Amino acid sequence: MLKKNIYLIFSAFLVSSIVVACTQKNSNSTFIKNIPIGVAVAQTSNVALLGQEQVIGSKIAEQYFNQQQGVNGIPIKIILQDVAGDEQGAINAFNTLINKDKVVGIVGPSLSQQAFAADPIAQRAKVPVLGPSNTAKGIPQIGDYIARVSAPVAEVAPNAVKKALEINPDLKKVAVFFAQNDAFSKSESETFQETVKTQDLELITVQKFQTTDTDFQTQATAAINLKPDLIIISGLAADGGNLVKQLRELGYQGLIIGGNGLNTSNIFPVCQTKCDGLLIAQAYNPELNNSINQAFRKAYIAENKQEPPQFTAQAFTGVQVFVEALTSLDGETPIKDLSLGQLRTKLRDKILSQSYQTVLGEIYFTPEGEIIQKQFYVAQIKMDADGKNGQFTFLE
Ligand code: 1QQ
Repeated sequence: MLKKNIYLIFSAFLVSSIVVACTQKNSNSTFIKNIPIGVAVAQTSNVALLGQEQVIGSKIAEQYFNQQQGVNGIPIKIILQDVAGDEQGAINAFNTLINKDKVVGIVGPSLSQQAFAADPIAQRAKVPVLGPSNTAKGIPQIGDYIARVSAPVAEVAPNAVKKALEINPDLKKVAVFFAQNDAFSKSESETFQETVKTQDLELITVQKFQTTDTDFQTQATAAINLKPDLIIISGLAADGGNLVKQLRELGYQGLIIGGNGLNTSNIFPVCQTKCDGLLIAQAYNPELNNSINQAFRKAYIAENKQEPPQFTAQAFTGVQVFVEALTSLDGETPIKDLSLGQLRTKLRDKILSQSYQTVLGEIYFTPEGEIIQKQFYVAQIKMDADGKNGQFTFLE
């Protein structure tokens, strides 16, 4: 009797183990239909001024790479989750993508401020993340599943100061403004302040504000009274655009550099004619002459009737890196034979092990997940006389 019971328990255990093993083995059979890639960017809040451009980039990428065979014949599927404007929004989006949507990896979030809060969640769940616009110091160091396709402020921002010096070699006195409640703005401002010193310029004042501010009269007046030849702003689009406008309205006529947070034509309705002349360093140039950029640019212009912006190009690149890493991984180990956990880890390894011909030029990653990109640019905003439309003119 006892023997029989033991036998029954053992058989039941054996059968259930086989069932578990089979479901695990087949756990990726859904990937035969499509491969879900998460895109966690801002679709609402003020940060959507930047995030909207990222949504467009990820959609163009989905269409483009699926026309190119997807991942060895399996289409990718972009799953969008809104991170909105704060840390909690990013945390929620990451949790949903990881646990409910079961994505293989995430392109996101929009802000460094959000990345410092949400990336640790992906790190703990062992889900690879590619930051499409996380440029503050310290992002790849969050963990070994975190990399970025957005070059850091230390690489990009100094180019704008050098360009300002070419335009006005006599400039000497520099006023710096930054949003103190935003990790990226703080980090970028530190880079700008160091560059001012290394270029032998005089840092005459550092003014602080909040990304939620709309009135900059006090700080703008304090800076203008010190007669700067150059003003450098690190903030986000709405606050940054308003600050530019108010500086001009108060009579400031010298050069202004805007940081990466102002890097969108969505500031045009904010500062209108007063956006004219603003200098902004760029990690993307629509004129780049390689085949993927030609295809990307054509697809973007067909829909949007203007040149593609940097944030769109970087989001496109994030999706591309996932697609190409998945394709080479699948060539070695068919991804349908991997559990989701195995796939996420092997994908992370693959991402870091190869280089990519992208719309940003050739890129690859350090073992820590930092992007290596060769070329950066500086653009200047030219507004039409009525202040309704404008464009980013790339400077030689
Ligand atoms: C960051 C940025 C922002 C300006 C991206 C939208 O570069 O938060 O790191």
